[in-house]
Amino acid sequence: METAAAKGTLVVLAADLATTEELVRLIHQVGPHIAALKTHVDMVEDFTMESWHEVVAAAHTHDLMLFEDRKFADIGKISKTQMGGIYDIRSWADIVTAHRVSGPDIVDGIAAGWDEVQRIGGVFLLAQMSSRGNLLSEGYTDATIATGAASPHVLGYIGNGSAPDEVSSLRKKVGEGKMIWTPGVNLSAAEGVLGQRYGHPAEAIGAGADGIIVGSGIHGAADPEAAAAAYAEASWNALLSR
Ligand code: S5P
Repeated sequence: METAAAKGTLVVLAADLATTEELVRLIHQVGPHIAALKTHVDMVEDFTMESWHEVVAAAHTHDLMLFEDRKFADIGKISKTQMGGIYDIRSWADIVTAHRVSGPDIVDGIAAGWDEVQRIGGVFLLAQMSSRGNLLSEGYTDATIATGAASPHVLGYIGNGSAPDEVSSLRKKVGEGKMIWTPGVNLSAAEGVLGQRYGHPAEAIGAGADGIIVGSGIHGAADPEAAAAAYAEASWNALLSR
């Protein structure tokens, strides 16, 4: 939020690109207009730890936290080891996502992963999803929030940005103590590919989101910098009017 307030943006960039070179270029293009950098490290085709450090350094240049959208879902002890491995997520990510499906101990497993390298990070639990037909029912959302409320490692929840009523219902349940970041937002597209759904970013913020996760609306735009600035403005104005 310090970064967000300094830059006047609630945009979390979903940097879904295939090479580290493209990632570094995009980060420098849009860095002034975004508040955090979300990655899917396992979609990067030319991954080496060395080249990944360039991505991390580029993010730090723009005062961005590294948010690896790993969507951990296994039992606690396996999630802990998956924080290491070839990508060594624990060594560079400040935030990760996790599903609640395997039980509440996944959160402690992830925290133990950071602990092994003397780092501390935060977990976003998926309380809702933006994709059509997902299985995250109301009861599942409630159990997810109960887990998050009981854990100092959980800093927030992923909500469904494509449906403002779902975001406001989530906000009511969560209260003000944790963050809600919402993917499934786009300024122009009504529908995404392969089951993705979109809503307007200002409506997601108006309904209670603290951050909007934007991917193709920015990296797929003809002018990513102008697009990032437009999302930043829409998100910040929506926050001010909320
Ligand atoms: O429910 C979800 C949760 C997430 S984290 N729906 C999502 O789309 N996401 C992520 O947000 C997804 O993994 C992708 O990186 C981003 C949305 O990308 P866009 O191109 O549709 O904006």
